[in-house]
Amino acid sequence: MDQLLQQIEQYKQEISSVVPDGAEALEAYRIRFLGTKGIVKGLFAEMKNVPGDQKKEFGQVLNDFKQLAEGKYEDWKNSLGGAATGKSAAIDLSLPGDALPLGTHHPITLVRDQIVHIFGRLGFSVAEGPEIEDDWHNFTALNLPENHPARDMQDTFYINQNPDWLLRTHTSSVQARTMEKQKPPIRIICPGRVYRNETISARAHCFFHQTEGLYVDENVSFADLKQTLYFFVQELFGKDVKIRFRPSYFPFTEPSAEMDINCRICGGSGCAVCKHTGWVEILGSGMVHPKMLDNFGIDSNKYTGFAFGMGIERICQLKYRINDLRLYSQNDVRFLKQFTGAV
Ligand code: 2NM
Repeated sequence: MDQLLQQIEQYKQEISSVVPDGAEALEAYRIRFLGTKGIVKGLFAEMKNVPGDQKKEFGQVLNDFKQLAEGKYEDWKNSLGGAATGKSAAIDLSLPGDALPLGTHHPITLVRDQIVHIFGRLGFSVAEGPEIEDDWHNFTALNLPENHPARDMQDTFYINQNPDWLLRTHTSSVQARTMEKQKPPIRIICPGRVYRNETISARAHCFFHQTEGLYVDENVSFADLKQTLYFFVQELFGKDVKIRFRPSYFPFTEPSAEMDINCRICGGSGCAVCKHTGWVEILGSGMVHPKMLDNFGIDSNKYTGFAFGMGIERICQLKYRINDLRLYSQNDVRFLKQFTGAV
């Protein structure tokens, strides 16, 4: 026992005389005193050889010694700071932290949110539906029966497991689902992704984004359609925007019209975007076909409505001058980081 106490005394002196050095010396110290085969462990193992009446006193000495050895280690480690890894002496707390890279919204999201916001102020609420649709909601209910030529206009992706299932070709299916379960007044805006079987190029893609709108109530007229859509493009493009309507055909509307705005790229003098006409088409629209309303149990003698649909990519093209559809889905950060909230 006396011999052990003497040894401990020597170790204590050794510890107090050690001058803290680099990380390597610290590690050597740790292994020598505090390691699994180190001095402290070894001394504790001697406990069993100490006579019973001296165990308490020896235990006390041993615990003090252990605390001394550990305290030395902690002080030493702290004095090395972040440099226990062997680099600089201490952490410089005045340095700025690592910046977290912030993402931005995708341009499609920015424009979609703007569209939704503008129509929201007119009392339109957002309606959503599935991207995998059935034939009824995507085609038949929308006045596109089997073998209708308009079905050829939209090359469709069908789902192998069930010939009745397909990837929706427009968000009109959401409007169909809404009319199915909700009675007028209906005032909805339906943004979402749609799919068409196209060969991918700068001007065509197998998926893109649409926003369609539907307003059904008593006394809804073509004048309401015109004024609503005029308000919309004024909010989106500025008060100076000009519009024109051209007669068109959609199976779900009668009469139907496409709406053009004066070209925002060249201001009307003629460019590739407006194909030198000074006008660019931005949406299709029309009065909801009475047959459609009746399809959904809405009395077409009492109610009328208008509907419209637009491609979000197209509007993005006009707002941001994005001339290649493939850019939208290539996830290239150099492209994506150019768009901030400010449109
Ligand atoms: C368009 C153009 C014209 C349309 C019509 C309907 C429905 F289901 F309510 F009758 N949904 N969307 C519509 C009408 C869509 O997109 C170019």
